[in-house]
Amino acid sequence: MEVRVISTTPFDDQKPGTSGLRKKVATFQQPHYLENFVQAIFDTQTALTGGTLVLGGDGRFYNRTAIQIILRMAAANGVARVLVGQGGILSTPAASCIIRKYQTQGGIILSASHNPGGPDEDFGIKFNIDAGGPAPESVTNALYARTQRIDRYRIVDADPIDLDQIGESRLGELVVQVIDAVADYADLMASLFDFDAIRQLFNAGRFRMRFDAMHAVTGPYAVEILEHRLGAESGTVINGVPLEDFGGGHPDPNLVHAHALVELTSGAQGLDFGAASDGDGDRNMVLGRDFFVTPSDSLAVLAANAPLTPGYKNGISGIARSMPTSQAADRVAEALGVECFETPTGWKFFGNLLDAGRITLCGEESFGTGSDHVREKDGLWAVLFWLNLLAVKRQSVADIVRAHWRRFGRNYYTRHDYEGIDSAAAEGLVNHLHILLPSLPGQQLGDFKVAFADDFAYTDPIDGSVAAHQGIRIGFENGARIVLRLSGTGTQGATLRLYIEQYEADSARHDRPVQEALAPLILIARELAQIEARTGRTQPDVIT
Ligand code: VG1
Ligand code: CO
Repeated sequence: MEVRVISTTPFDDQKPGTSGLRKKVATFQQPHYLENFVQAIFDTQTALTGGTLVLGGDGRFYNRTAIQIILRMAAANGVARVLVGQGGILSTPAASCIIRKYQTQGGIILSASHNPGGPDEDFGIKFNIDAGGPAPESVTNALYARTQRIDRYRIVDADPIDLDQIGESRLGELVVQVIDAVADYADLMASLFDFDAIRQLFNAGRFRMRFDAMHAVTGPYAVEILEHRLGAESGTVINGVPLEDFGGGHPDPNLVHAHALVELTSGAQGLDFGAASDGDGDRNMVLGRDFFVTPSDSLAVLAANAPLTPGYKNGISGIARSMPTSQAADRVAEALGVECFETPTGWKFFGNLLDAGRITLCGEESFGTGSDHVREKDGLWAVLFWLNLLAVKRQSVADIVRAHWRRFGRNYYTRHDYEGIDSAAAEGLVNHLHILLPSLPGQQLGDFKVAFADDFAYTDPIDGSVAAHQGIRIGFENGARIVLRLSGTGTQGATLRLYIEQYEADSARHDRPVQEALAPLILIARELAQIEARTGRTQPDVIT
């Protein structure tokens, strides 16, 4: 099979963001665009030559096309074997699981996660290293540097591989192995959680739940695990068929985009449990009847109750949370006497801590929770963890969380997103805050006295690498915080994220509406950052 060497020129916008390279589909459809980035992976990740690559995506528009191109390039670049998910499907956590289980040299995941899909929407590509996690910054920097100098890529001519039949075929020397996308992942889940207890919970007949796959990648995983292996009634998984455009929705499991599920859990007839996952299956939203569990609280609750599950019965070694995530988990770590780490936004910063055994659980406020079982956040894992707790504790979701607050106090928490704002205005806002930062400590803002104000920088405790400019933190003497940062996953304009947190020890004050409880801090943040004046926005687009 003849290898063609195609001349190309660099694109200047192939710097990976928080989680891979995300662009409009039309950008990826430009001649050489995808090919340049993929060749940069092969040029820099030399272990792939003669090695095994895992390949799959969230099923969005352009997934199958991209997979065929990558297979032909893998053949031309001397990869020995590619494990590709059936139908081109692999959820992000399943890809991580497969990379680890079969000790491959890495994986390529095609996804723009919770961003909408379709010909006019978003596509994305991400490289995961042999440990199973997102490439660390040293790797993404090398990748980016390569894209800036690339002048040729290698590809073979071949007919498309049948992605729908499990089995092996060849592209020249390359063995393409189409694998069951679900089985390995489902087996891993069965090894971590008490499936018998969860089965009994479902069998008892009183417990009612729905899992909303949002027409994204988790449909087949949730049907296999919840309905087939755990015996939940058929129909428990809703929107379970992955569609190229996710049915036109945002596959983003939050109170806004998973509104239908929120409705199902509302009122006296509401479900006992509602859960949802995102485009690529790494996020989770957990709801009880008339009750939303913030992702920050979820991490803290799972950490506090981990020994109730078989997979974590010996306890946890430590916890990490991303910087904007609430400090609820810190209190649990303190009570357990284990280490707690504050990392920059993005799962890649958890990898070293997990590999070193310093942490067992980790999470982000953005509906991401996970553990050392893989090296990605994991939506269904979090749902199964909650089901395991519900099955063992025989309490409602709300009762479990309220009991947690009584023991540890409540970290009121909210995130406000201002989406698609002018990029220059967003940068101006951040620069303005930078100038303000040194003058803030010691200042009294309303009822709050500033204890510290900085631009968060993180030194990885394992390899000493430094990540600077990871977001503005303003901390107050009572532990409250205001955090601001710009999104690194968007494809249009800028998105400003404002994170607000305030601790409340008094359980008599744990039932206030969140936005009301945080209103004074929200006002302070808006004024400090001059949000309205600089962006023209009086209200955020999404509040979670
Ligand atoms: C967002 C979240 C971040 C998450 C990232 C990838 O990034 O805030 O916590 O790790 O998305 O998640 P940003 O830079 O837009 O704030 V996923 O499910 O989109 O891979
Ligand atoms: Co995702």
